Amino acid sequence: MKNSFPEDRYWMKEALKCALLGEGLTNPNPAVGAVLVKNGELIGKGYHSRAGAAHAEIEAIEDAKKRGISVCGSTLYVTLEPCNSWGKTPPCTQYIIREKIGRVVAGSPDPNPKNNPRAVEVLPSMGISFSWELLDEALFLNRGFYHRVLTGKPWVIAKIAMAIDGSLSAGVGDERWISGLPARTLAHKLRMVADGILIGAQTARVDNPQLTIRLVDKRYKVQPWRVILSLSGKLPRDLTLFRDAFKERTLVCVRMPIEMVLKELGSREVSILLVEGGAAVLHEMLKEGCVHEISFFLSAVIIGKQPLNVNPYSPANLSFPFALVKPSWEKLGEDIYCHGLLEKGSK
Ligand code: AOF
Ligand code: ZN
Repeated sequence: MKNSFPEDRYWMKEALKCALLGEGLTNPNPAVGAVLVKNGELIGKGYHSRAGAAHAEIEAIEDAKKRGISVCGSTLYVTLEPCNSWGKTPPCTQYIIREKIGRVVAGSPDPNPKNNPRAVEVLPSMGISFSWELLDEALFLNRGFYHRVLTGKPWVIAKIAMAIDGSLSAGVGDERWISGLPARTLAHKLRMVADGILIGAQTARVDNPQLTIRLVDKRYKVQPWRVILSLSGKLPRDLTLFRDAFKERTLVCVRMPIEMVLKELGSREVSILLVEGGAAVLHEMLKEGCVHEISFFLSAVIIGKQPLNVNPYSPANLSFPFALVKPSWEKLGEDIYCHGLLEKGSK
């Protein structure tokens, strides 16, 4: 029996759009979206909104039923392989079988070892055709989840804000930053997908940042862990990070190797860690090869305060050069934004 069709890409893209509604809100679970299609028409859609809530495919099936449409014989597009285990919710495979869904198209495999056997085996054995579509897009959507589950450590995104004189400026998300609103809003969106934000002691002392999510919609968002790396452990007690409403979400790591910091954060279910500087921390993380993705903001300003010997771009400071894979460049208001994944050296 033929189990893949030309329209599958289109509908999986729609399912990915649904999944994005939950991006940053579902940790430690992945973000998942689903659409249900019958006779070429969308009859239901849904997404996983937070850990503990219904899975995306159940939302989509229930959505169709609410519209009074029979789901029997329909095709389910879901961005993650359906679960076949009991977690906070029952196995989706049982539901799919009971509701007589005709065909299932999934984005990426579910690495959860509790799924035994997996949906990819169970569904065909019950006569439900199963195929994969847009694997790379689905893997990218949950890169933090996959990385943490497979390595025990978070996926690391470095956010770098630079002036045209090469000075690095920490705190691109904060009000004192000199970049325009479009860049600051994007910087806050990055925080929205982060489960932890890491800075160095010097940035904590000089900037006294809040490292919270403010400029974007934050329904259900658990505020990220705020992590300070320090050599001396000496930090002023009156820092905002130690006094605000989320003070129990602040961690200070004293003289800890980066690898140990990452393992600790992985054990606290941090899937995406955002590194927000300053220059010394960025340099250290890049040198250790533990950065996976870079979001770079360039502003047409001259700051002139950062000594160049801690500039992470100085080749003399790196054991080997790094390159971004197919970086994208775009103009954001008066600023320039570059984004990409690191080609090598990422653990
Ligand atoms: C799906 N659809 O929308 C999600 C899935 O504790 P539970 O019951 O929510 O199960 C969590 C696990 O279920 C999670 O680790 C992942 O393997 C899977 N997530 N599966 O079919 C969804 N969020
Ligand atoms: Zn499920």
